[in-house]
Amino acid sequence: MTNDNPQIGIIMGSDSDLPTMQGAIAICEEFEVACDVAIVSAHRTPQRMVNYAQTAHQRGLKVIIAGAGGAAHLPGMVASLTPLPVIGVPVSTRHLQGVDSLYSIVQMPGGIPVATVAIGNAKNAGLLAVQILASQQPELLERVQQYRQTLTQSVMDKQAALEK
Ligand code: RP5
Repeated sequence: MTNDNPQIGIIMGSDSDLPTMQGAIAICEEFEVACDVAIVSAHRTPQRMVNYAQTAHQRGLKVIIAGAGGAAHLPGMVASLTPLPVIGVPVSTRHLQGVDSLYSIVQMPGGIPVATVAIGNAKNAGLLAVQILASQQPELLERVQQYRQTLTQSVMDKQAALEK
């Protein structure tokens, strides 16, 4: 899945991660930010991972979102190979409910950061990526502000419904 001139790269270790990563794809669609979606496995396709990460900035990507489960090395390895910011999404696993994924992604050594969201929360990864882009794109920044206003309004609407 590829849009023209993608700014956000969304990668995952397996197609089994796709249902989780749809949350990030949906945010890119909502904010009309072009993204590039690919399966890139740190363990099954290591050379593809190296090629993807080392050329990402040359291909115009500005942020990478990487989701993986279990021995979730993909986000950290990609972060070690690219100068771009990397956001890690721990994917929930059958046996350890994603705690293994979270620990694998969040415990990066000093010098190679991965901005890690909560287990399964690809939506927040998408939003964080959009906000990183928005810091340099006033029109996108305005859409982020509108999104926040919508969130606030939805809470106020629920409060109003409670008070009826
Ligand atoms: C990881 O192993 C993937 O990110 C996935 O979450 C997990 C299981 O992969 P499959 O066996 O479902 O392909 O590399």
